[in-house]
Amino acid sequence: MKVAVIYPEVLDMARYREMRKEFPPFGALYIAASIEAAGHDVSIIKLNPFNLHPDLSAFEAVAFSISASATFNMFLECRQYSNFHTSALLMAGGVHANLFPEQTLIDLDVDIVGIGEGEDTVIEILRHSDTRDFSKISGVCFRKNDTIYKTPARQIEKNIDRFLYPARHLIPIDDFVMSNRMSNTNIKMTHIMPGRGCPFPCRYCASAQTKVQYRSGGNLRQELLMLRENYSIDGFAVVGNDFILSKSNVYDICAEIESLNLSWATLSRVDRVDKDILTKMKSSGCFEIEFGVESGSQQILDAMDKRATVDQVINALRLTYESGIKNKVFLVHGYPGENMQTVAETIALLDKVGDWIERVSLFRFVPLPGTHVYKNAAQFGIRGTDADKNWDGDWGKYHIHHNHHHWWGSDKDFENLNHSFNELQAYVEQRWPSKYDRNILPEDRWQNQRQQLVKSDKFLRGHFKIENLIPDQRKMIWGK
Ligand code: B12
Ligand code: SF4
Repeated sequence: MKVAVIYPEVLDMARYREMRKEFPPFGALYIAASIEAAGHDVSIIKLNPFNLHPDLSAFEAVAFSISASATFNMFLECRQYSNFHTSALLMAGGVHANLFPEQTLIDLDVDIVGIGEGEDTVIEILRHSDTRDFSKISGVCFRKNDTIYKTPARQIEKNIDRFLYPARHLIPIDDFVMSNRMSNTNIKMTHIMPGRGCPFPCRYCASAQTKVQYRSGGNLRQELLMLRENYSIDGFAVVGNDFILSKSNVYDICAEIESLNLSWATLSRVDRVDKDILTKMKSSGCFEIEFGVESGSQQILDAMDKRATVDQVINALRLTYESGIKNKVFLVHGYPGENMQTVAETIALLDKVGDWIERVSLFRFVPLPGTHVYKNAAQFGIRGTDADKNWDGDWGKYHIHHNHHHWWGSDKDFENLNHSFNELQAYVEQRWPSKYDRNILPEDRWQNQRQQLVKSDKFLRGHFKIENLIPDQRKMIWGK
């Protein structure tokens, strides 16, 4: 079959004017690899403001890979205005579809939504494209007459070494081999995903408490060897959640890749590093760690359920610096409860540890769909979620770049938040100046793109019947 996998391209908002690319869409690339290996003819198509209505009429199946809620509007526009083959099988999956499967099915008017890990699901869906009887596939949601059926959840794969490498060869090289990405160097590099999931419960994070899956060092080494041979990379950056979850996995990876002489950067929590692991990481080529520090206020860290202390932040940054690895720090401003005092504590922390830090990325808090705060919005006094009575249906606002939305608190709280953000930003900018001018960023059409949703009367929000398709029901409905 001719299959199109559609993903939303998003540019690096910090370097928007240079049209600097973000890294590749791993969800789309992983399922594309699987589809290709099953013998189908796959094309990967990106949506961006210059290509929102691609002509899809040549494809017998289309897979929408909705990597974040913020990009859902782009898919809506594509779905409404692109040409599709009259009998094309339309599928959706990805982060947003995993969170809102039924709603995605309806809003995007697709035949089926895959929930969770997609490598095997997508193949099974394609196998049933003739009959359109998806009742025996686990981890899907589909519509039959006026009812939406959800099959039992798919067990996630225990051995992800079995998955094929992402189908990078189906996208232009410039979309995944870059030389302007790694901490102010021009190292020719690409991105790689050593594991999935995170057991921690941070309340602002949509990956919290997801099942952890590791790849072995040997499997990672093979992928890196292939990337070095085919694309002459000299380095790589880790994509995903926290790299150091299982220390034995990290030791295994370091031992396997040491002889490759690649420079690499990764992410970590502050409570996961110690002198030994840092020494091992350094000797296997690690030159930068990006730490999720978030705040210098213990009160805010606790409110976030970050399960980390300010002392651990100081310790991690010091040890990393002493081991010869650069530190990059991520900060989040404006989590519910943030005030002038907590921001002053963040600035005081930066004062203390600033000499050890190479780069800082500062974001404003956004209640991302799928997070604890989003699901419990009322408890946090958060407005603007789809639980609101008069919700505007705009998923495009859940993006983290230059987001000035008033999410919680009174007007006075918001005024103080804006004031303290400006102070923190001024501190960060003065100490770690960025190379672009914030004032000349164009409007972010990537995220603001929004079209009025055309919903059929029958399937208005909340007015459809949902059944969980357990085996007995299956029998009742289809007599099988
Ligand atoms: C890498 C990453 C990025 C990268 C690359 C994004 C990309 N294009 O993939 C960059 C830096 C560009 C990025 C940007 C953004 N990101 Co981001 N990102 C991630 C991160 C860390 C990993 C994503 C990933 O590769 N996962 C691994 C793949 C294998 O999983 P997957 O995408 O879910 O795909 C699997 C299944 O969903 C399924 N599947 C996928 N598509 C399909 C299709 C079909 C038909 C089927 C059946 C199955 C299927 O199969 C896949 C393989 O198993 C996640 C956190 C996380 N761990 O998931 C955040 C995350 C997805 N990002 C998030 C956000 C908010 C954003 C931004 C909106 C930030 C912003 N700019 O404001 C943008 C949006 C960009 C975009 N195009 O989606 C949030 C999303 C929350 C939400 N509800 O929206 C997350 C969850 C972060 C978090 N912890 O909260 N991101
Ligand atoms: S912020 Fe990091 S540690 Fe916390 S839940 Fe998300 S991925 Fe895990």
